[in-house]
Amino acid sequence: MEKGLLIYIDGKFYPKSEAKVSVYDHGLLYGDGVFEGIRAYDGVVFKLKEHIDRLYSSAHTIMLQIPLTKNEMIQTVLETLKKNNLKDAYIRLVVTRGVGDLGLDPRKCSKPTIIVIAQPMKPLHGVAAKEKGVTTLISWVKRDPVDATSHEIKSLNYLNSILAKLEANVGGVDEAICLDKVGFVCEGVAENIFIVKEKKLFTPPVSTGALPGITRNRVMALAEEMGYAMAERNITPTELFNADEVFFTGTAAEIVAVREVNKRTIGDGKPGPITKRLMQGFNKIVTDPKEGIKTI
Ligand code: PXG
Repeated sequence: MEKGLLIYIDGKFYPKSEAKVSVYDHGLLYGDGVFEGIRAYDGVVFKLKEHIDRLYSSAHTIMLQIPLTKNEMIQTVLETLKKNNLKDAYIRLVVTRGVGDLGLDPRKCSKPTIIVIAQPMKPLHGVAAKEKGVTTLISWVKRDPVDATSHEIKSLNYLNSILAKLEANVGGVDEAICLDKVGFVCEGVAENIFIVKEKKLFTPPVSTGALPGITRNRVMALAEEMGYAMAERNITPTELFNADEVFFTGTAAEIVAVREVNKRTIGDGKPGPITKRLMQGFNKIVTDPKEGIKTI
């Protein structure tokens, strides 16, 4: 299915087998760069403007000057979809510090590397998980705090999440949940987290070091549009175990119910009614041209 994919690198398109960057690129050597994971649904790139804004905010924090305007970056994403004839796709946008030498000083890198990959993609946890929910455990590795390599920056440093994911893998569950340094619930490895208690929804604040997720933002608004009370506040592990419903949100995962945390069954162990309503509502939203930018 992916045969013939064309990958954008620095102004040119390359076949997948020839899409390569230098071993001196600081994105590889130091994880020095930023990225976005975006989805297109039936020819609408969901919240593309918001993803581009977040990319430039991440770049601003790490003092990386992206050599394209936001509008040029939007056009580059649309062009990549067009070149690959994709209406439903996962889009990975990567901007690295660029090629430097074997010292970490970013001043050695004169030109950022820009990469856009677009390819078909299924929901992260698979289609069955949408019906059944996923199992999780709370990982020993704490989310990097806001005064360190916080996940508020969507950087190429994902070891914090990868350590947690390894824990889920060896623990035989689908996904890991990270706590913040204090012990409050933060997020999944590439998903934000919500709980439902007595028909009210709660999600941890970004001050826990969670990514300000674009799906999270839209789901918070959707919950309010549906008439539910919605608040950002700290959540303890005990509150998580005893929630009526728990679910993840993310570009890759979309909305998926959490049915187990550290062997504690959540609710009745199936996606709950509010999670299901939000999933249905979200499915309608994603193809609405008002919620994104139409492909060319
Ligand atoms: N937290 C973290 C740490 C993430 O990386 C989310 C939350 C959800 O945010 P959005 O904006 O997507 O609702 C993410 C998203 C991948 C991949 O392949 C990762 C993400 C998104 C898409 C793909 O690793 N992370």
